[in-house]
Amino acid sequence: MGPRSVVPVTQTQPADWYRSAVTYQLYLRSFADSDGDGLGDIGGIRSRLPYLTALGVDAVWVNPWYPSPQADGGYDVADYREIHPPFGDLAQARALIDEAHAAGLKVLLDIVPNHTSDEHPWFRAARAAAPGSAERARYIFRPGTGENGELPPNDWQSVFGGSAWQRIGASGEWYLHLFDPKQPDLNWDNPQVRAEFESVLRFWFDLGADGFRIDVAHGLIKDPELPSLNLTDQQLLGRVRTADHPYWDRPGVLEVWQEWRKVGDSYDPPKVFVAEAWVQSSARLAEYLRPERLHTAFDFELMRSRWHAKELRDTARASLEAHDSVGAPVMWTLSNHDVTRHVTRLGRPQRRSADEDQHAWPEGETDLLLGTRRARAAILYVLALPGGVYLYQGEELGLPEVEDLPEELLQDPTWERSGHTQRGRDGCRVPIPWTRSGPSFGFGDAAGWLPQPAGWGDLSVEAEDADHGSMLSLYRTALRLRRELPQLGAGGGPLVWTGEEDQVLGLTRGQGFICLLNTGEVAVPLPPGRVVLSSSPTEGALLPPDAAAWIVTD
Ligand code: TEU
Repeated sequence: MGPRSVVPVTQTQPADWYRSAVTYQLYLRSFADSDGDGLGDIGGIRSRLPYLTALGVDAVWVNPWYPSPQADGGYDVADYREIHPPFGDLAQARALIDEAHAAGLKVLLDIVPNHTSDEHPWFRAARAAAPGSAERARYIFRPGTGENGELPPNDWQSVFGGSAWQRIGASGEWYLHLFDPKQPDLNWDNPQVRAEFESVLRFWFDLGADGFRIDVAHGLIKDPELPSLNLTDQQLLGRVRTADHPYWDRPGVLEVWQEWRKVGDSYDPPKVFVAEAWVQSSARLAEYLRPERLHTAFDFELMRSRWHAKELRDTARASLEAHDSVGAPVMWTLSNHDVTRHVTRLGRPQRRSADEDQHAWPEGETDLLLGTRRARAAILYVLALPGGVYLYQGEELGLPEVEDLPEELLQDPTWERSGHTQRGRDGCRVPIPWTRSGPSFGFGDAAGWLPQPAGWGDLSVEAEDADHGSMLSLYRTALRLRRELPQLGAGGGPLVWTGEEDQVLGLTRGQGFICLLNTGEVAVPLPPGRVVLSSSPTEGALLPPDAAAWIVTD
């Protein structure tokens, strides 16, 4: 595509709300604690709905809230049709959904189909049953190798470190867990597994949920031969993927999504899906988004880009083209609960992270002022793009990664499984500061499940609320303008890139709207027009380094 290429945008219809929605990710245990047990809960979300509507988002996505031993922050589900008691109960869940709807917010839940908890009744039964039984056939059990079966069936590695196999007792079979041993992988060749998840979808849809985020949507299907990867240590470190990978992004998973789409489409209005699929390219991702498959998927390409205008433009352009080829909108995202917060990432020396390892973010000295300036510019860029945007709670406050949590408090299984070499993801999961002071800065009446840094009162909602120059004020204004400006609202106008420079990118949306982003070291001229919003103060007719501006030229 040439420099002035046009990406058509489908007009937003009510049933198409998801195509341009801004969705706020609620990491439940860290959002707001209504009962003083140190854990966020449904009551906390309910009490903060006015905050979310004032922020100006269209939808929320709630991380898993099901009964769980919490071996992986709730991604180890023991019962798919209940609420984890410390979070609340089904009556509260229903009340939250109803209240959110009354406030004009859609509600997406999080479904975890690749694995259950080892405390799920199915796995308890499988553990107790004999090899070859129907109970074990719902999971992936195999005899070991070696003289007495003392070695795992193959060389697959857990995403959290170590072998992906765990033995039952000293002489039993082994079971597969691509994540923690407390997250045994389900066997998606088993019809009972497929039927169960369709029933779970209906359970929550009938309760009022508007859709689901699908956890590890590139997983589920394994090569039945379970071939070893035979990767070198170096490849294992970089998590290099082979073209025909035995467990990631296998074409068979697309059939599952086609069935789920039918379930979603059986409702009026239809229920929607967003896939968490870490695949090799946006072209691969597009396969998940064909019209008969899933509606949307997170775009992780832009999140992995360096702070460099050309890379940010080329990456977004590639994502838009790939999605457009199947008629799907892009879902932009800068952060989530699995990655280093972007204020911190953008404050580090920039390099592109290895394609296959999204946890290997830029390393080195962090300049938080620089990262914050860039984060302000980054959100204006993504909010100016066609498609939807996912915000991760706390990014609207400019929260950085907390990098000095005491080791004894770390909870991410990565810490133990990596032999204490990787600290894991707890640093982006620290409870939200709501007030300038108090035991957990207003998160609850007691200390939160992870301690907040001493200075976080200054990053609290209370502190930022009153400050016109705060990150929160920038997000509120940007979200309001994104609704109000005809070039951006309700799907907005077609996108045109206006240059090919290395350190500056420009784009227009329809008639009379320009977004300019400067990642270079010198200020650049602003186009003629009215600056309706800028991430840093503009100096005369110049846009300073590490800044973005929205310009209206009517
Ligand atoms: O994350 C999936 C996850 O960790 C992948 O990004 C993984 O690194 C990739 O598949 C490797 O290619 C989801 C959740 O977001 C995360 O919090 C959970 O820990 C995980 O699934 C397990 O449920």
